[in-house]
Amino acid sequence: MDRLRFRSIFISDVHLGTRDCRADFLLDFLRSTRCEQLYLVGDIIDLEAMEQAPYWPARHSEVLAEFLDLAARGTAVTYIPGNHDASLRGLAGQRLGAIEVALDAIHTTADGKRLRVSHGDEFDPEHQGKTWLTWFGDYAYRLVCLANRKLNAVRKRLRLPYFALSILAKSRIGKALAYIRHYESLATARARELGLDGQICGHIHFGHLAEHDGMLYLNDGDWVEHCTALVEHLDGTLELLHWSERRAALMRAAAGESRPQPAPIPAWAQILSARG
Ligand SMILES: [Mn+2]
Repeated sequence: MDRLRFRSIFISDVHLGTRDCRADFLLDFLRSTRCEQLYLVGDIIDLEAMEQAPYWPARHSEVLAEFLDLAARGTAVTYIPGNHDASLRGLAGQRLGAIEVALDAIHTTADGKRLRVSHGDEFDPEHQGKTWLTWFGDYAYRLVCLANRKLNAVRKRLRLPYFALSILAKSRIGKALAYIRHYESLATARARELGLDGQICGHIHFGHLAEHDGMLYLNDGDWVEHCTALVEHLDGTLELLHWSERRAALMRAAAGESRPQPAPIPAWAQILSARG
């Protein structure tokens, strides 16, 4: 089957070396796509976790082999270490095979947008990374993630009760959203200082594309839970791809069989709708 073609692909927070890594989904993604430029935006190998509890199944070696192989066969691969693979920052300016290691990068899209690429732990003043989830609660977090990506599709059919918004603002979900919003504003402020059009990062395991005062905020998410990648199409359009959910539809569309169907409305949204 033909591979999906993109101009560039950005992935981060793979956390190889931990049991949470979704290596199967990632291998499938890497073997189903093709791009000119691949950015590994940090926390790819979780060296920090491996100091505590080494875990390295064969699948994780396959992922590394795939990265090296892509680079050897001509894809420009850039590895930008994050906080969990920070010791690799010492290799900045050098190469791992044909993979270039760098502290950050400026990516220019096909339509001329100039975007800084870095892991993003520098925008996390408390260096919490994903640990903010421990006080936020995993269930609520998943709900927000789901809402984040389904809302646009659901919005027209869903009549949320008016008071839901104020409850949300005062809840732990509200605090988490405030945290994410603050993180996003620090990231875009930095891009503005540098005279760029936006920032591409990962780190908080929350894939999201947004615009703050004309600056682009592009978070590529993670391969621990959400299996998301930021992709740049050949014309420079940027999209957050949810591989585990959209794979089948995308591959069918690529084969010319049918157009991708919109994602179904999740059960929780139907419950809310019935209440409203
Ligand atoms: Mn991180």
